[in-house]
Amino acid sequence: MNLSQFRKHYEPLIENEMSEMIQSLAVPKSLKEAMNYSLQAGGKRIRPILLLAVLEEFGVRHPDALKVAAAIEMIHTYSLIHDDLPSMDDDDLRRGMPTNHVVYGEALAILAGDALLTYSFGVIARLEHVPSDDKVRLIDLMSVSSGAEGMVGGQVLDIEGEEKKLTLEELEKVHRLKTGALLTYSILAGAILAQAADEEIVALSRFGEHLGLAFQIRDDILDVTGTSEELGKTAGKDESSEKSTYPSLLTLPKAKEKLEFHATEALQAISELNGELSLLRELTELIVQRKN
Ligand code: GRG
Repeated sequence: MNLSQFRKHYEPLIENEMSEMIQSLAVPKSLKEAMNYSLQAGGKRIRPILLLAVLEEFGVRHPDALKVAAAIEMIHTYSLIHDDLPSMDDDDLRRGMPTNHVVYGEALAILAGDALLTYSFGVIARLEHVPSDDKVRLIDLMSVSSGAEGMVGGQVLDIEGEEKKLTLEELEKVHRLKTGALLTYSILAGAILAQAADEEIVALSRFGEHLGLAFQIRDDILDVTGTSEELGKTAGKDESSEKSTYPSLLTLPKAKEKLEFHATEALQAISELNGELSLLRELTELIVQRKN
């Protein structure tokens, strides 16, 4: 299966898994609706696909894979709901659709994000086909990657960095935490489910770090070169010219070189792993080339 067939096969399964999980909750109808709205509002599903691709590369069909994939997408979705809030980016559109707080109001949007975040940890805790010590490892890493030492910490640095010009090192730190940590977690969660050896985990971790930076540099480049407005992204927004980004700190051509550098390093990191790795290679290419 190539990446395009792989995504076509798995995307509906991921969406169905999330939908069933939310439906099974005995919670207020409004909360359920708000949680489901953002989960089912499109998105590339890059993080769950990364996890499933790692398992595929290891030749493992894991009965709990879709649950872990769904839990990660829930954390990602919570971060987008909160990122769009008036107190953060104050965005009315995401993926071409009204943002969660525009549809459900600010209080419910905050609570839907909180509910998605907390629920995702319960999903991992209740996995039926993962040994307890691996579940603890998955939960611990998920907490580090999404919390103060990961995505939340990165978001704080990002907000604080809006007021000043960052050095390249500082910008890289923001991105490693804000974007890279959860992407890397998606890869490592796949490796843990596949019972990967320590040296394979180290290689995949390096792969994830470089992939995360490549992902973010591509995002910065798209903000300058413009993406389709109907996707509701921030291309062309006034603040993108003031904010420290790879193109603003390095120039656009040098940012493109940096993107290529991290993509090459990502592939180099996994070059010693067994197997064809064609899905992970194609995913790297997709991240470098993506248009949204
Ligand atoms: C609020 C704790 C908290 C964190 C927010 C992820 C994030 C941190 C903010 C999103 C803002 C943003 C544009 C970040 C840059 C890169 C990024 C993570 C983009 C969104 O991820 P995609 O492209 O989104 O995977 P889709 O829509 O495909 O799901």
